[in-house]
Amino acid sequence: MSYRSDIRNVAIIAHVDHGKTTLVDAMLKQSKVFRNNQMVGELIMDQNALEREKGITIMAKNTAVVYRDVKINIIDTPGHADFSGEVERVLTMADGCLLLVDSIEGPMPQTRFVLRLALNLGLKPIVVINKVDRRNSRIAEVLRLTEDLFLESAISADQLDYPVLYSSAREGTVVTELGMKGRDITPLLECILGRVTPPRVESGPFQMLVSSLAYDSHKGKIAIGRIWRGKVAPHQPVVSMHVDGSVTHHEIVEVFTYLGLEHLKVEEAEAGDIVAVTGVDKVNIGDTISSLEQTEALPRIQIGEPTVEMTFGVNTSPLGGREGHLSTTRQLWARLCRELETNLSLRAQGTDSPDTFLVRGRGELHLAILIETMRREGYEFEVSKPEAITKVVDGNLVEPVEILTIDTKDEYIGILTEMLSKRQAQLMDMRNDVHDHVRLVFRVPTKGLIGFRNAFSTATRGDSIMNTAFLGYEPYHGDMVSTRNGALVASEQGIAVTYGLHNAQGRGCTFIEPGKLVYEGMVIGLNSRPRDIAINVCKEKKKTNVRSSTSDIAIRLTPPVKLSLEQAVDFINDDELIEVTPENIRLRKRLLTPAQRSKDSSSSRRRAKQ
Ligand SMILES: Nc1nc2c(ncn2[C@@H]2O[C@H](COP(=O)(O)OP(=O)(O)OP(=O)(O)O)[C@@H](O)[C@H]2O)c(=O)[nH]1
Ligand SMILES: [Mg+2]
Repeated sequence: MSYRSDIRNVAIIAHVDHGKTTLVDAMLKQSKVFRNNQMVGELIMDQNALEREKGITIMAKNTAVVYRDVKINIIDTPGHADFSGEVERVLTMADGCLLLVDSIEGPMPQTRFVLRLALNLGLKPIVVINKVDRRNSRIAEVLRLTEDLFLESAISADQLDYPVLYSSAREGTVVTELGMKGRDITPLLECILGRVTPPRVESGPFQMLVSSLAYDSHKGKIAIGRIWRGKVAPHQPVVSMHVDGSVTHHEIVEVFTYLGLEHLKVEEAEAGDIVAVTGVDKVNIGDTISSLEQTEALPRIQIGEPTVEMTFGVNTSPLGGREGHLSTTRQLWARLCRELETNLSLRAQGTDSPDTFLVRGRGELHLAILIETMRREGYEFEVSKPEAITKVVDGNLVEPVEILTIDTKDEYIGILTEMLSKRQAQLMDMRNDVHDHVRLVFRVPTKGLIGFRNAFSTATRGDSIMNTAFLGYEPYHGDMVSTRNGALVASEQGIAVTYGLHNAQGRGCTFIEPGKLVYEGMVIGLNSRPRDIAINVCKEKKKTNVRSSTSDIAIRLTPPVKLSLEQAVDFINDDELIEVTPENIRLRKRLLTPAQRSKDSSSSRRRAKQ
């Protein structure tokens, strides 16, 4: 056994928005890995279109820089709790981690979650207090809280001996002592070289663990992962070992390593490095690729289970099949299967209905991102309300529970606690700071969080921040009643007109503008009362022969509330569906006519009585 002093493998972990991707920018920019004419900008690694739009990292990614002849392989990870599966997937490639903590927010639930994952794998931690340029930073307290977190999570004493650096990722500076003037990020690179253990390598036949997959239309499947033993080169025969114990034979075509944003084609790569290889077309994440002489599989990557589920089905609305070019059961299932290969914390299976699949993920956002991606690819389908996944353990029903952290103002405490107590939340902690800011920490079943984000931003006028992290499974807390008002439901098929919508606005708020196609059973707004009501939004004003001075005044409509996909997912009830097409997001009742709905509700009342 030996060490490779010319490589370090580090993962960057933190709570959402604490500045991981910005710190990677700083490392890439300082290392001058770009061609002179390359336009780079900000959040360079967040290249996927949805990542750019939302300003968050969704998928973990690899890059590398060279410092003092040492190649530092960097793994950027997402901080949002819904993408925790991504963090679990890639941490096995690293020997050390940079734990970023925001100098104002301090450690958050997801900081604890990812630090635990990293420490359990035995990674060497380096703490980076980021955003020290911000006014109001409270570094001493953040350091103390971070120390508490380590005391709670470390599995060995040496993990408590971590270095602390202070950074402004945005300005591209890192210092080792507070108050020092930062020039660049050299102290961070020095610290990585000095403190992260160089990769341990075994000599012997080739063996690598596949942590990521990519596709290329010419090269086919690309397997990405760390080499644990031996060397790999083009034309080398290998085997791929699968989850069911089966083995397939292949020949490596090309080998790449990382540098900046480029993949460098190399003639050979050795243990300790992170590589991408082509030619192994039968491979999944977690599989081991090895040479033929010695074929034992490395331990598979452990991924936490999904917590929410919803159905994806063929669009059965009266407007179905008109807007997406991919809309059949077969196309939908093939796409979901493709997603399962790379999206490790996702599950999909058939249901009683041949046109509907059950899809499970780590949270509403996890599923919403998949829906949005598919819709942009031209898919059309319908989805149901997400539900928390319950299971039976030792004969008892259990459900997922999360930690919810809210940063808000004093004036909203009352309304938030009231809303959350209806959602079975328990207040765990409440801390005020000198201003009227307050941090509330709740323990809440996942089912209570579904649909909460919308209500939360309305109640706090978009002025507060909420974050969640998965805690574990607990005995079922009991059923929850929906707290949403009724829907305004279109009663006729046709084109919505101003007059009809004006009538609807007398009852509540509307979601569509005049000129939109509607059908019977489509949800066009939110009632201001609890029950659903049917409204004919296609109804024109009756023409009369008598001209009155007021009747010709143009009707002014309040602009419709446009629900984004995530808001729609949050909004719908069990008896409703979302119709997703490349052009539209429509809401509908599952059962389109009032007769079907009343028959269904009386039979479900009968079922409940029995
Ligand atoms: N003031 C200040 N802002 C920063 C600093 N570092 C990052 N930011 C800002 O913080 C926001 C989030 O930064 P990201 O780098 O996307 O955070 P992230 O940790 O990668 O977020 P996720 O990948 O979504 O978990 C961006 O608006 C950055 O410009 C810093 O040092 N100082
Ligand atoms: Mg990021």
